[in-house]
Amino acid sequence: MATFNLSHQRYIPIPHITRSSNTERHSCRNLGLFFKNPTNLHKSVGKSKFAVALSAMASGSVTEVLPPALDSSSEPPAIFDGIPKLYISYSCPYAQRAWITRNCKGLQDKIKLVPIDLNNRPSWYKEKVYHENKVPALEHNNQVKGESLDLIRYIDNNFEGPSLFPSDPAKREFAEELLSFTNSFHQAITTSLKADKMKEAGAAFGDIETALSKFPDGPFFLGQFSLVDIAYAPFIERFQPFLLEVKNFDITASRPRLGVWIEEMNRIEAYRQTQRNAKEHVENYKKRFLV
Ligand SMILES: N[C@@H](CCC(=O)N[C@@H](CS)C(=O)NCC(=O)O)C(=O)O
Repeated sequence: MATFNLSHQRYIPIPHITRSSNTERHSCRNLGLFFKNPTNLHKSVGKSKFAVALSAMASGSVTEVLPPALDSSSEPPAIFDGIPKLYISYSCPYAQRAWITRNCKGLQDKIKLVPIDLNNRPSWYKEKVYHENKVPALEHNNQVKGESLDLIRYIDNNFEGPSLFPSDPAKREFAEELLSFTNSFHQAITTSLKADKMKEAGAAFGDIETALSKFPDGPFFLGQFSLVDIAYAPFIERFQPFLLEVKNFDITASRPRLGVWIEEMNRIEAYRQTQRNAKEHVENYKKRFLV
């Protein structure tokens, strides 16, 4: 399994941040601005100042009425009509990455969400939209693209809204390393689950904890919120309740940075709108991994 290059790791204690409340939720747009301003950097490592700053950043964000999933009985949407469309499944973690990115860029009115019922998939999806027959897929400029890690970069680079990728070369390099590690991370957890070797899952979460210590100018992987957080969030959202219930394995035990990261992620409204409830994740993963 890949390990991170920790040669220039710095250690700064993570501030304690109180649990999310309605007034402490924040939007990705505001997070980006906060962390881009160097005068705010010291605030990100100061205990109460950080929590105060988060409260101050809370702002109204778009709350979307989610459309019903289309199934084999549904008519297709108007394909290639010039309106960008993001095809997702509400339960798919890969699709969730693209969905979070769209929300974080404030593109709810620019990219139409088209949820698909994967268990009763409309035949037009494979025939007319995405031949791979998977989600996510993005229809934009008369083309359809897939692969979640490619899509989150594509959405970030080709649509308006705050940049979700850092400009600092050291951060960019680490971002690439972390994005390449997502598959190995997922595989390490699922393999150890099947073999009932939780020590190995623990090592993979240990890598995440170590990664979160690299840039101490904020609680996210690169300090400030970025595509890297978006790439990991859907999987950690699922593994956390599943491992706790089924293996009595608390992924945040002895991993304070991961605990803070989860709290901070859960305060981001654009991400919250894409979350499914923990019970549903646990049931889905039980069917997948405990058969
Ligand atoms: N590597 C793809 C994986 C996408 C994927 O496996 N999506 C699943 C749903 S979570 C899917 O569409 N499965 C349908 C199928 O395989 O037929 C990505 O990152 O986008």
